[in-house]
Amino acid sequence: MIYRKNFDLSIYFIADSSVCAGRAIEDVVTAAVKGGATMVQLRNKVCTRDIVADEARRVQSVLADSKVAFIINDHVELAAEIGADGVHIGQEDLSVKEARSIIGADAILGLTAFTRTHYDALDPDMIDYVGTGPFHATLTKPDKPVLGADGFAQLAKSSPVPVVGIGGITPENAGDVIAAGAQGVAMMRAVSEASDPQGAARNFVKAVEGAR
Ligand code: TZP
Ligand code: MG
Repeated sequence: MIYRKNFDLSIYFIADSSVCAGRAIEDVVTAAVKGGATMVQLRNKVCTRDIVADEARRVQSVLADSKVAFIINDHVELAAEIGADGVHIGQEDLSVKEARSIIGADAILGLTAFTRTHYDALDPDMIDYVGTGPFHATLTKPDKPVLGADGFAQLAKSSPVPVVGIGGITPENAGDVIAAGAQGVAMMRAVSEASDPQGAARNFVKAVEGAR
């Protein structure tokens, strides 16, 4: 169990089986972690709870005995049931208070925040990190307004909790995200669709370390 306040946002891989190029999600996660991913989130917006639970167990099992925190998106009850390290929720999900009460005091709680209003409402006693983006335009969230480096920095610099940047992030632009105030970079396709997810994660590590 990775306890609250003891996690590393540096290279935050968000694994979604719909964008793993047909490969088993746990295999892609294994490769990403070998390459240096420091945190893994399971995201599945379409499947039934049973299928998500099965994916969650498979991913949790390849992360067992590692120092990589395992976070589940949206499925707060499932995260509590299987003893994931934490959950990530959005502005449209259940409240932060409800999520915290379900997962308990020691689990990691992440929140998506991408406006000044979201940031003004952040309670650092409840929330452990925020995910902010899209930093760049991305096919994964085509309809969301892009923040860019300036918009991102405006939010991140005033944050009471660590911020991870997300959206169109690649090894080539990851350094800009760190320079704009992020503690780490979150990515989906740049790792999950790569022909070599391990190498892609390794390139993210180099970019983030180079920017610090
Ligand atoms: N939230 C903001 S952008 C995004 C999410 C979940 C998608 C990021 O995906 P990618 O493939 O790394 O651009
Ligand atoms: Mg959500």
